[in-house]
Amino acid sequence: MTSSQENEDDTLDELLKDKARIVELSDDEDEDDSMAGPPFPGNHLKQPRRKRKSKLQPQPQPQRKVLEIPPWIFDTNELFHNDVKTPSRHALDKTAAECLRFLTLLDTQGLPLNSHGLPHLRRKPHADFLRFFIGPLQTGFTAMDASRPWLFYWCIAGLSFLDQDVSEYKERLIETVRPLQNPAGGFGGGHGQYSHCACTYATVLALTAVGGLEVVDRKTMWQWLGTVKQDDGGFRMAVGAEEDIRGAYCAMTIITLLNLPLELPPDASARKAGLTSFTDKLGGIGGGPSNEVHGAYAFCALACLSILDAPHISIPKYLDIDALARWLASTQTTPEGGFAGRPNKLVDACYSHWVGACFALIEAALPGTKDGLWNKAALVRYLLTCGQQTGPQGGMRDKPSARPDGYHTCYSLSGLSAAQNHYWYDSESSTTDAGSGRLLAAFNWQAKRGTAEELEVLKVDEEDVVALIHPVFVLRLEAVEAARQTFEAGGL
Ligand code: FPP
Ligand code: K
Ligand code: ZN
Repeated sequence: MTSSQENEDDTLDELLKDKARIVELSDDEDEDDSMAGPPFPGNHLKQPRRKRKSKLQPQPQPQRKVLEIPPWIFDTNELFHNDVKTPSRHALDKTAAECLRFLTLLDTQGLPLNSHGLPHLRRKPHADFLRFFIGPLQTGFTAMDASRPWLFYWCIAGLSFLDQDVSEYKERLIETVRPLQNPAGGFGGGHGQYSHCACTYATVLALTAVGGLEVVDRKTMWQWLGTVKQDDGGFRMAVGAEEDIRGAYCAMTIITLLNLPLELPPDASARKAGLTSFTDKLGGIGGGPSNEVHGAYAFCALACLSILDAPHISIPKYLDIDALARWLASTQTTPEGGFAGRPNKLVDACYSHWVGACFALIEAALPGTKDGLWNKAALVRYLLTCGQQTGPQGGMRDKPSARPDGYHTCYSLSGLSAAQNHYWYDSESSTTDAGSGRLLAAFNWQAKRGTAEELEVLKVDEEDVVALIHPVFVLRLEAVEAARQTFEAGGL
């Protein structure tokens, strides 16, 4: 650690102690200028210096750098931030320290800055990063063999969120997933692997993103789903595997995007327990009885309910929205501004989607005004300052000390979209499931980009705004609409 870094860390420590102070620092560090962009008018922040110090060159005069203190940085929730020194407290402090230098713009990491002084969304490096992970991977990735469909989904969906054309992947994806489809229905993670709800969900989403759903055998898919539907109404992740809310959300997503009949196949074992439909006994969903509540499971529950019916009908029918909104809000962390999977745990960019999309879903379920349930500007700031990998590689990451990957890139972009755009449910739409025996409720979502005034508050430029993303299926809205039209005729 250099002495200038130590000084800065001391300053950040002081900053944490002294809440009201705006600190001016003398800046004498070297910075990587490889990504430095042109100075923007109106940007009060110093641009990264371009020359390394050298004994042969005259020493430049120290420049003044103004720390920018976002107003929520000291908004700690006293219930969770106490002085008891536990390992979790230590981990929280360590994470705050690694993020503060970026959040306060003390260190802009040499990134090109937008007109508000925040780093731009690095569209091209992130897209290059995602493209790289669709190609041949190094041997270290063999551990991901059972998750190949997830890699396809994260990368292709992520590219589409960045407005990249993904049609070039259509034929490649179809030929790659064809052997993963089992004769008895569904998709495994790799060749010869059993069908699994998560792999099938990821495969169906990736195929939807490229418009390649024709490769799916809908009839065997329907029969296979009948083998994972349980007597108590839930779904197992695979035959003989665990039953939890992920299974229900994955299964209902597959059924809806493929427009499968809701009627259980004749040989489904749940029929012996008196069930006749895939939706029977589904509702009142928790992560699973006696499991700790978690942001990712909350998303699965809310999204699943939003498939069963319009969110303003199905969500209040089964859940206490006030309690849920309060719990979700308590997962937004300070000083970072991102979300944790559960209160008092570490911020992680993937929860920008799992929790951020929960807000999009409950906002649609609440009547009247719903602004201010969560701090969108804080999430955007976390993602742009702490979530972006610097250097030519690109990609987005859990937190600054983590490496970027496809999962965090895809879900960071989705979270960014939840903060930047508006999503609402169109209850007047003519796409209803009345009498059709099919699930069409989730096809009535509408979205629009945030207004110029809203982008101003979020401190983003137009070019930093991510595509409109379906809050239930986590795909571009138009890809979901194309899937609906593909199987509109019904049948099997
Ligand atoms: C806790 O891990 C994480 C979980 C209990 C569930 C994670 C599930 C998902 C991210 C997605 C599930 C959704 C589908 C559609 C399959 P941890 O203790 O390492 O993390 P934490 O400290 O952040 O809670
Ligand atoms: K985690
Ligand atoms: Zn994560």
